Amino acid sequence: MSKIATLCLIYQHPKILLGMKKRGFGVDKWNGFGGKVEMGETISQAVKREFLEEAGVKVEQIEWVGILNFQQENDPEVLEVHLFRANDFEGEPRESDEMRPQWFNCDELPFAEMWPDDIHWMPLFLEGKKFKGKFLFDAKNNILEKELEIVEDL
Ligand code: 8WT
Repeated sequence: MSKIATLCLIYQHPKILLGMKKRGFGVDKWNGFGGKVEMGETISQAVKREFLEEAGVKVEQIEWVGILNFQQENDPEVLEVHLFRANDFEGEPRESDEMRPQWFNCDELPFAEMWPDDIHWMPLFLEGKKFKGKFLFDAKNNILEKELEIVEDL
């Protein structure tokens, strides 16, 4: 079983836009913007819709960065996250019910309040690399297994 989700970060060196998740899955963590891909929707349509819903900004040009597979110990469900980068956007980031956006310097990211895998792939993201990864978490979201490799394309 797998669920498909998107994750997109706006990166305007040296600033990166993250959002504090206010409710639901991943609550109280800083993350990029994204969510489940809905029926009848392409992955890139989902990226744009989620950005508008969660941060009130329009992204047009998005660059594919990688795929991250997340699995929880003793749970067959795999979350397949398609990761993207955007340089430009229209509008001003604003807080929504779900997310409180904030700019961070890429050298001062709040890894202690992010998913524990982020510290592993964020350096690749910031270097403009593309990658594939797989992470297995225990019930406390500690990483039990990690695979991460740079790829040229899908
Ligand atoms: C992340 C684990 C995640 N991002 N970095 C994640 N680690 C759907 S957004 C998201 N699970 N889920």
